[in-house]
Amino acid sequence: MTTSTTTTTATISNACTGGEVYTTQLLYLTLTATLPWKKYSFNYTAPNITSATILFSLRNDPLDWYLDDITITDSSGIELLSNGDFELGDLTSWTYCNPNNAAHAGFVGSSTPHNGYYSYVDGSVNASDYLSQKFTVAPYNNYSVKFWLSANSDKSSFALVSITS
Ligand SMILES: [Ca+2]
Repeated sequence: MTTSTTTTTATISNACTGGEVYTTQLLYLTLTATLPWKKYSFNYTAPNITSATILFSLRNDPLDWYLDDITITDSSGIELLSNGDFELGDLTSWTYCNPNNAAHAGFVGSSTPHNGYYSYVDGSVNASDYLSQKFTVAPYNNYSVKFWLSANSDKSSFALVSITS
């Protein structure tokens, strides 16, 4: 599935997202069934900015989300993220934020990788936590955003993925 996203709206910032001006929502997903590993693909067109941040906001009260193989490439196929497959075994290059001190919050684990040995695992309870990474863009250029997501719980779970700047 490839979805083009061109909507750019102002958003209310919080302690984890900072004072961004633009937010492009890529995905808002609530679960009615468990989610086997699924690839999500989006086209992102940068507004008049030179850096952007991909932001994953995840909550899963009963069990966990799994996230792996996150890539953002420019029109030449150059990868703009680092450690998007979590194969460094930790959150190197990522910024993690848990503003409500939610229990069972995100970490890099080896129980359920999509590829390799590691994935991001997030069972943040009662409130979401935030995983983000900043990357360089050129104004009005197009980027391909891809990631794999799965979940082993079908309720009280949501995933919000956006690009902010
Ligand atoms: Ca991996």
